[in-house]
Amino acid sequence: MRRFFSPAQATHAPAQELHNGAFTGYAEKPSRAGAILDAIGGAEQPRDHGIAPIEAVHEAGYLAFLRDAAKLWQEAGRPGQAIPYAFPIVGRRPLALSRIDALLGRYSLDATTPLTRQTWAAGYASAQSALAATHALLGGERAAFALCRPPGHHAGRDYCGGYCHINVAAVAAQAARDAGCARVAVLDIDYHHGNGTQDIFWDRGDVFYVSVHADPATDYPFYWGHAEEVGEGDGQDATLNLPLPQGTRIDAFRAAQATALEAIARFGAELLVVSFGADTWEGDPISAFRLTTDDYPILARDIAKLGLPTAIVMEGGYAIDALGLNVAAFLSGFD
Ligand code: Q9C
Ligand code: ZN
Repeated sequence: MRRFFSPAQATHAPAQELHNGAFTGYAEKPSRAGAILDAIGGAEQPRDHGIAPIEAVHEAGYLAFLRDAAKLWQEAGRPGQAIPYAFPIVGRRPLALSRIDALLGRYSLDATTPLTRQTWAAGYASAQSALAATHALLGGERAAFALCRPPGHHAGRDYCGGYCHINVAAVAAQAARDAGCARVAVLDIDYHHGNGTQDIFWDRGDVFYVSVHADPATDYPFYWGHAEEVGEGDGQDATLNLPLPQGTRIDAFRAAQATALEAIARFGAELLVVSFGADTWEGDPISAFRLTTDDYPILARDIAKLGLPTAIVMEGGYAIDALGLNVAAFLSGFD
């Protein structure tokens, strides 16, 4: 399987994140990428498909903010990484904002996604890896892997969060649409619900979003991913949420994924994007499912049986010592 990664993706390296009321080391470390590369035998550097496919799913003002935030932070006399602390909760009227703290709150879902001088370049490169995987499929490959780090599925059209800035799965899915695939599906099997992807395609009937994830009653992102969220307007029933309790093991996870795969087949998708997180693994430091390394090829083979061209984009997975093996195990199921 072709695999894509750009070295620029490793440059985004926040020092700390806010976790349970205190600062701890940032879980979404650059070394995640190295661990995966070692286990999968390296990757090709993606070709540059430019900014247009990113602008197709993100608001221009948000992209400008991502580009400028760390500089504005520095110009305000602040050391280190930029972090928001005040948020214009739902319902605030649009304002012309200039102060960096106002911008950070406006364009962030949470306070656990610090921005650095390298964030934009790393996020842009991560999206290029996702685009390269999509174009490999359009060129005839059955499956391709984008080692997308930073990840993407918590980022919406105009917000970052959950370690995500550019929604790489959405960029990949939209690129497939723009290349002529009439119907595209995104299967999200990261531990966390992909609120950003859901939001981006919420009112669209051409991209089906289905997620198997930890119940938002107990887990981040809390405000999205409940079973009753099904999309709106043209997107009515083009969103499917399958929340599962903490402690979930392979049998229940596989059954939920089977429900997701049946829905994708019924939808009539021509191409599939898989948001893959290895944070469903039993030893993940921030998650609470109980999948084992040997479970990943089983899940992958079930997905491969759909027979759709499949772009696998990396999302979460924070147990760095096991991460490479878990990703390699998942990818082996597509051989
Ligand atoms: N440290 C992905 O897996 N916060 N993102 C966790 C605070 C957010 C995970 C608790 C977790 C986001 C792509
Ligand atoms: Zn996750």
